[in-house]
Amino acid sequence: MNIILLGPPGAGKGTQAQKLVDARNMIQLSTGDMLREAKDSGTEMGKIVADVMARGDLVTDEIVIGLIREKLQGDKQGGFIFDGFPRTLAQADALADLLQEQGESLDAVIEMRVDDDTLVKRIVGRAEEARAAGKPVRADDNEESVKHRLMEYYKKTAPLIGYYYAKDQLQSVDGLGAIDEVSGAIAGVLDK
Ligand code: B4P
Repeated sequence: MNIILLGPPGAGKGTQAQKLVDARNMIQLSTGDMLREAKDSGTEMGKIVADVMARGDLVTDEIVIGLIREKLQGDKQGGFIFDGFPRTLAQADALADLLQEQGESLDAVIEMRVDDDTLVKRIVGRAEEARAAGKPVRADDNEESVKHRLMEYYKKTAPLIGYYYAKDQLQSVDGLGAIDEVSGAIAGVLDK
């Protein structure tokens, strides 16, 4: 089973992807994690994307599609969870082509719905928790970047909701409950 977790920054895509990895032996493909890894290891690509990510802008389609293309060649286990990818219509078209090349299909797109105030609170809260614990704080986890990330989401990513609805692949869940409640709602969709 291959699925997309779609939603604004802080909707809980990464949190729920990790739950699915544990419960269903699926493989999480988080473009955010891949880009942070490239940034932390100081690769050429990492240097290019660092400022883009800190501002809350989207990294180019070419870079993220390249990252996903590479990962799709590997072991498939219980299927892929696309976490934070696609984020543009060009990425969605590229994903359809890449899956077809691999003889794979897309089984569901799960849209996680959360209001803007909660998103900002969650992300600023994550930064505060990290700071209090003496852990590194993500460069884009501050109010200014989050608001910019939200604008980018509504402009470039939200059109994917209509795109997948038109293909009859969209399922929406309420992302506002406690983490386990949201996991239950996602399991309900996947088990249908
Ligand atoms: P991502 O890493 O994808 O980050 P995100 O959208 O902020 O996170 P997510 O929705 O996964 O939230 P999380 O579970 O962590 O992207 C970061 C950046 O990378 C982008 O801005 C962009 O620059 C770049 N990028 C990534 N993919 C790209 C692409 N395809 N194209 C171009 N650029 C790309 O949850 C957030 C917080 O909420 C956590 O603290 C969590 O504990 C908490 N939380 C989660 N669920 C909760 C719940 N139910 N209740 C209470 N708190 C909850």
